[in-house]
Amino acid sequence: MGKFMAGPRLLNAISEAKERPSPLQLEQFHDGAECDRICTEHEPPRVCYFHWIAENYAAMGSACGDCRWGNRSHCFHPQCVTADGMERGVLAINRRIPGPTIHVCQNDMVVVDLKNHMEGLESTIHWHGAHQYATPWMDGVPMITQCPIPHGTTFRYAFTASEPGTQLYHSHSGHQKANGHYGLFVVRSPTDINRHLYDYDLAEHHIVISDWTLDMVEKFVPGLQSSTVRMDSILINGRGRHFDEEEHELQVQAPLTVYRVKKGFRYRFRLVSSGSQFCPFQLQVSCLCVCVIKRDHHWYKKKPISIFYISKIRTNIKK
Ligand SMILES: [Cu+2]
Repeated sequence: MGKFMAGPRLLNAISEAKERPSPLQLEQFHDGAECDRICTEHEPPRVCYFHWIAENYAAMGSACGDCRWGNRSHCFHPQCVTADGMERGVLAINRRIPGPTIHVCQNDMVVVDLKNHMEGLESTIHWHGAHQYATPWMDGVPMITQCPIPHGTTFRYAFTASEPGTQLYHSHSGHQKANGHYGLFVVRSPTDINRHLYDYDLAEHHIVISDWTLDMVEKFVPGLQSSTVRMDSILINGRGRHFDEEEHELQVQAPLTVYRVKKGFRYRFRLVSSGSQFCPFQLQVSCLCVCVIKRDHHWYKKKPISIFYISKIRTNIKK
């Protein structure tokens, strides 16, 4: 706990400045992972602390050992980013793609120290779905709500998770998001009106969809004469497979995301799109009964569905 001592003092200062009724106390301060919990109405809000390092990294890089040669266990090394199984430069947070997942309860305070180790790049993080009424300067839009975070420095995001739902965070600088700088941001509600619809809301049950290229996306911007922007693969939770059109071959070394459920129980899956292009994704679920809860937590579709479309801004349903 000692290393987090700087946080509460700063947060108290923020609280007093905003004339909050109860300044945040040290005992409310938690390592971010401890905030992933069942939310109850009478528990006091926590301060959830995350320490992130954004840096240039590699998919299928040295951390993946012999993953590319078929040694499956190497693909699961802690810092191995497999993406679609093709080696390329990426931008990663804490050497992961997607970046670390945030699970908090409504009214918790999210505190993220973002250290920018991306060579020569500035950065910010935008938090989808967080209205930031009390802290507009935490919205993460460079040159609008904050100065971009220069390379070699750390910026502290600190804001209250006021709005429940399943959201995305991502870099709002350059093309960093499309190169891997994104992640899941879940705010659970202690008074979820859909609570009766599921038995479990587990952190591992999330689906973060993204499109992916074989190279840094900057090479497509501004537009090339000889080709247009094209996405080469689709990833779920940073895992996918690349189909080589010239060789007519599917690269199968990279593992896919596997979900574990028990028969007879109902699970809440958190779904977000981190698509960078305009095309929506079509998602098909076979042999299971799926009902959709809208991202802002309100009931969306009562009848079970099997196909739905998700774009950057909305989900459409097809029976
Ligand atoms: Cu966005």
